[in-house]
Amino acid sequence: AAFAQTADAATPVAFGDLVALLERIFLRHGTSERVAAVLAENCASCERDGSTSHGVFRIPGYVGSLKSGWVDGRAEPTVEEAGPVFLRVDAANGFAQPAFLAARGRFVEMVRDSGVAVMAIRNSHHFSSLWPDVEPFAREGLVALSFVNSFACVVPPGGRTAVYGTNPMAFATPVAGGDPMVFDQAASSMANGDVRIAAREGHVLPPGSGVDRDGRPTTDPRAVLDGGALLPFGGHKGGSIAFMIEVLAAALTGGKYSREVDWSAHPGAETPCTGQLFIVIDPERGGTGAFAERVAGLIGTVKDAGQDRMPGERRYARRARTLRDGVPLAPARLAELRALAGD
Ligand code: NDP
Ligand code: PYC
Repeated sequence: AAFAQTADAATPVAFGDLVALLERIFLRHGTSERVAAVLAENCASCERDGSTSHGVFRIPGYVGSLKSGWVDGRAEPTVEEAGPVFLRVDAANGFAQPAFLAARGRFVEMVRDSGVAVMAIRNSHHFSSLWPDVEPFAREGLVALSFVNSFACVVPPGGRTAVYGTNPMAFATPVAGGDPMVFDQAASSMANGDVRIAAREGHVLPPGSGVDRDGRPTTDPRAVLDGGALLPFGGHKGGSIAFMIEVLAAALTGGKYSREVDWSAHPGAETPCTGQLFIVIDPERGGTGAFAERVAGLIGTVKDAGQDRMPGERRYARRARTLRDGVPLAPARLAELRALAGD
């Protein structure tokens, strides 16, 4: 997250207290107990790990979606076996993570039985980081990939009309003797959440991040948000990744394309209703008997070659710190959360 809130002048909140506070907010705004527990843990974990663009900053957006009737906080997902290694999940206009968790047990059985499995979730609202979805697989010895599309706010390279969402992808692999290596990144130059934080805090964006409403390059976050759009990362290469994620997370799952998300009848809604795809592999099926050791060796080689840190390491360091010292929250933000919880 490019524009993390500053830790000074912040109140440290114990992780468990933050989860409990967020759970009260979700319950108060109409979710079931199960959904509240899942979303509270997920959102608090993002804040704990410094994934600030999807931490408590997002709570008003969750509440807006619930209050406007755009998302069903009590949805009951249905899980269907489309083949020996293919699960189809209909989130029924509910949040993605509870739908994913409803199918996860059977999904891991399929991966263990067959070496690989696919989970295709549709009609699902994903408003968070993806690493909480994939990191636990790697801790169980599995390799995991996930893709989500969102709402149209990214132009194709050279284009003027937003077609793609910021479309994140995440990858997690076990590493012998250490934490999993996890990367989790948008297919756009930056996450929409970081643009909104930049606008709020008066920062300019790095050159090449986005265009204004006339398709001209801009570094003004307000111009990007007000009729403009983000660009894919890395020109046409990121554009192709964004395209692929629309195909995997929407066309294949039966979810909406980012361009089809229409919440205009639900003022205040912020959670895109689209789809999510998982591909999970048991690396032991590769037959080397030393998969995680080989990955650890590759990381050593990469670091020897000069990369100072691997993706995920910043989060793990921050997680250790905030679990010990508390999760720092600006006093105004904490007051806002307490008010939403009715405390
Ligand atoms: P970032 O650019 O902040 O980070 C992307 C990845 O690169 C992370 O795994 C990060 O690891 C790693 N990384 C960052 N800097 C370095 C470095 N110097 N060296 C090595 N690795 C590095 O992510 P984005 O802004 O693209 O996305 C932010 C979040 O927004 C993601 O969690 C994503 O899932 C979420 N998102 C969600 C969407 C949705 O629809 N639900 C849409 C778009 C984004 P580390 O975390 O350890 O820093
Ligand atoms: O930050 O780009 C983003 C985003 C879109 C949907 C959820 N997060």
